[in-house]
Amino acid sequence: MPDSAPPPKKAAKPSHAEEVKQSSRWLRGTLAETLADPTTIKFVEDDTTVLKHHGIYQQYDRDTATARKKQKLDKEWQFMVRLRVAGGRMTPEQYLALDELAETRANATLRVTTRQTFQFHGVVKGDLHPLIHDVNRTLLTTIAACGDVVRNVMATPAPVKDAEHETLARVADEISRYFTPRTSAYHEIWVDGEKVGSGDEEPAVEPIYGTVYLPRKFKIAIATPDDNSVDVLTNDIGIIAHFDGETLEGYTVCVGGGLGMTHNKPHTYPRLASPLLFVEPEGLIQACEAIVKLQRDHGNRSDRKQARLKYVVDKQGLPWMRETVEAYAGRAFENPRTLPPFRIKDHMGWHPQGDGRWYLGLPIASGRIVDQGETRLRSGLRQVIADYRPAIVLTPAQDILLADIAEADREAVERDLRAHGITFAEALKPLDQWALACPALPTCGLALTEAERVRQPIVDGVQARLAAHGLENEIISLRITGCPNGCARPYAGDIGLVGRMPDNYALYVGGDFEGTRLSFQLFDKVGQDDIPAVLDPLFSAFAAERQGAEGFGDFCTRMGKERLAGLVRDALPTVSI
Ligand code: SRM
Ligand code: SF4
Repeated sequence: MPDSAPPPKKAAKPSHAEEVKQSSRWLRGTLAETLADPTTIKFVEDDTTVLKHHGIYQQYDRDTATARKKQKLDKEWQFMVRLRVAGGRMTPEQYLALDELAETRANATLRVTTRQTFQFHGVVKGDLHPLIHDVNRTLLTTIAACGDVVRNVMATPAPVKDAEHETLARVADEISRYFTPRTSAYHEIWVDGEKVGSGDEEPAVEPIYGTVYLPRKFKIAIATPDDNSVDVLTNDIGIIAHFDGETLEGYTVCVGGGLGMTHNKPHTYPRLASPLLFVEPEGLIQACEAIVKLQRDHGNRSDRKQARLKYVVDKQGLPWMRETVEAYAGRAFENPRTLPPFRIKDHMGWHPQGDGRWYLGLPIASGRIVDQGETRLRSGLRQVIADYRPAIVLTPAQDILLADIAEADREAVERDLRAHGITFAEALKPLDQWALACPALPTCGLALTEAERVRQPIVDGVQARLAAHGLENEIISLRITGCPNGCARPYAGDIGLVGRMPDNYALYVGGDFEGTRLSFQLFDKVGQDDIPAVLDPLFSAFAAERQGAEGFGDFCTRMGKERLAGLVRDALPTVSI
């Protein structure tokens, strides 16, 4: 834990969110009453905490808010609805149903998230019930997609038909199901409207979570060292599977990853998960349950900015974590295995699945599936998915994989997608293909700057500077977020741009492409228009001084902050940074 961490507060009064959860009668609040009330278009403040556990965020259109305020009009209240889709897997029928709902109940877009699920945006209150009801009819759900619970469980996306990939997908699904809240409130409110219980039942309703659920969101991902597409170490629990050929030997379980921080609050910080234990395949859920229960009982419930598992790990230390996890599990575990170097596989384009069929990875800028001008991405995907029925996998890089495609259909699939103006990865430079951006404005209430809407101009500007140094084909991850919460994992890639104040970003460099090292802040405020120019001297030095196949992030770490900052200041004496 950094030295700057403040001493623990004395009077640890539970935060208001804790009181709301406690009195919510197992996540009921007054949601049903507000849904039935035609005179209001939004929920009361306390219910917005409850709503998150149902996969819903109350938002407003930030583009129109100021003008409406001047006219003394209320904000345009709307909702974001997020699904829980373990490992990002769904059937073509489920996809088509979601596509239809995006049209009829949301803003005609589907958005692939950085945790392999879909979000609907722009849902008005009157459409919430029909939308979520129909999501459930497809056998998908939104429960616990947000809120203080175990969220969507991620897994390496490739739908390859071998023991390794099938195990990862299956285990992600098992973990997701195991940690789904048991309250009947969700079903009662969104699915059949029938009261299953009074809501006053004993704590046995939630044997893992108890009456107040977890102190904070809790994230789990599973990967192999061969493919860390999920950025496994940024999760509260990062599970690394060890295979010997086709045989699963067990898992190294890492704890305490998380990226959220607040500018100028050094006691909040990003952290990568630390290896804690090794467990045989059958013991994985037991180990995860012990860690979740530890966080339930030891996580900070008075200060939500200090409430993630990473702060427990730093406060108590790994030996205490191991001992306490073993006490919760009632058994000992082995020491974690030494982790081999991580790699990240490129899932874009055509890949054999190992069963005679193929999967096709399509890049989706910021994960936004939308028809825009000549590029009719949503229509093209809908047509191809309806005609060829591929299985769907959403990736942690906000992209989509169309799986189970027969050899004979490959040409036609490609032709139909191209007929809709859809871009294939081969047409993109690596920077564009790998760039991530969070939604930010106009939907995210926490955004300080744009992200998704400025992704392309930023990528194009940076790309031009790379090309000027002969680096246009360099594999570099660029991640843009509208605030320091880190939703597009900006501290885990080569270059992170983190919203600081309107039109200004903190610049992070020095993480690695494989997700094993955090980046450091090079500059606190860089104007959006200055980003390419500020990166230019770094690219120039990288082209001239890189060692062997060193990646850009590795190079930046070797150079160090002072040297890099000096290069930029010398090159741009008049630019304010
Ligand atoms: Fe996130 C809050 C979007 C992945 C850290 N995140 C939000 C909210 C809900 C804003 C809010 O609280 O009002 C954003 C909704 C914006 C919108 O309009 O849709 C939001 N987060 C997203 C998504 C959609 C970004 C994307 O580009 O896809 C991702 C949805 C993931 C999912 O499907 O579950 C998303 N968020 C992440 C990640 C990356 C990850 O998990 O791999 C992180 C960093 C890892 C971590 O959790 O530390 C992340 N989001 C946060 C935080 C900071 C948490 C913290 O510990 O401080 C917040 C704010 C909060 O929780 O208070 C946040
Ligand atoms: Fe919103 Fe910040 Fe997350 Fe972007 S990083 S979606 S601005 S909370």
